[in-house]
Amino acid sequence: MVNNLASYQSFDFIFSTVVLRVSLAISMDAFTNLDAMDETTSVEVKSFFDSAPLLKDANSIIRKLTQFIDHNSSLSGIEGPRRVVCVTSGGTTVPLEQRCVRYIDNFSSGHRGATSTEYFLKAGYSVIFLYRRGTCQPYCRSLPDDLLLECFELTDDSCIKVHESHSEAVKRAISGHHAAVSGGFLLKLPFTTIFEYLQILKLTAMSMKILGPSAMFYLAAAVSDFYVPWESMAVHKIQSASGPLDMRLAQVPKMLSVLRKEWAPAAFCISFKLETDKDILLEKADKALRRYKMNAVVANELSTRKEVVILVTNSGKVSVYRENDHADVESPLIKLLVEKHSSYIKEINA
Ligand code: PAZ
Repeated sequence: MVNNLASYQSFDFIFSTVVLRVSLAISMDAFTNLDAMDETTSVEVKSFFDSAPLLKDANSIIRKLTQFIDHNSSLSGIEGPRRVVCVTSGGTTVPLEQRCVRYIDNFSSGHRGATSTEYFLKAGYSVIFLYRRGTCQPYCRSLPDDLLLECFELTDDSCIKVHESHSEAVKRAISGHHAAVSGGFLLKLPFTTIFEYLQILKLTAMSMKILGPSAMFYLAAAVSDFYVPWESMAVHKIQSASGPLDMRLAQVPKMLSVLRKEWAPAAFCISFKLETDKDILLEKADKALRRYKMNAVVANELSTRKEVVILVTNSGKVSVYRENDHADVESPLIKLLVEKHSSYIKEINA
């Protein structure tokens, strides 16, 4: 989806890879795209980070991460030190201009990441929630979109009170969120662009390295496959006067390999694979498992993603269903992953 891009014009980007008309739908699975030619080379990754725009608030993010990891690594949890999971959630944007007016986006609502965060916290994990600004938040799933207008009302003496019909949902949201944050078990880090996402993921992974096998990555974010490198990007709003716009997008380097090999090599890593064609879903999930040496890949189809997912591991494939129409598929999924993480920790420590 390209915002506000009503007409096209020539656009001379010289990139090394695929040429796309921006009007094409673009698949957003950079982390596990097995159609890509080769494994990420460290040169490609280095060049991605070297050329990315400076991350705003990097120092404050590093400080928050350090405090969070220090606090949690001093606590005990399920069968040993408290476990920490980095849950990524929502989709990355791909800016088309440095002073960005238009960008490429994707469908992800962040529901999977927000829901999973709640179940991980319930299971005794601490969570670094790396989420796309404006997407679904933990404990807020049952609240209406226009929260202020629907949940609150003015009393006769001009005070604000929660509308009776929403009071239970609001209480649950506030108490769940408050318990997680005040206990130091939930750290929320927002991103918007592909540049921000990958830079924050790298900082997060490197700060979680010291946790060894107690660390988990649950990579549910829908990450762009293609992007416009910063140095080749138009500075100002692209003009429409000269007709259709053709542009080349470079491929986002495959960061999963680097996460696994360098950033946090002992962590338990789960990536996600989304397809709309079920005939290729499992084959691609299998390839991702092997190529990136993931501990598990969660395969899901767009239309049924809230009902069923398939957990692909070296020991086989298991379909995980939600218990009923009102239940969350994340509940049995997280239960299964916590068990697998326990076995992994035992194996590593044996
Ligand atoms: O965010 P959401 O709840 O709307 O959707 C979740 C999802 C489909 C983005 C996630 O389950 C997933 O598959 N993420 C990876 C997508 C990919 O292959 O890039």
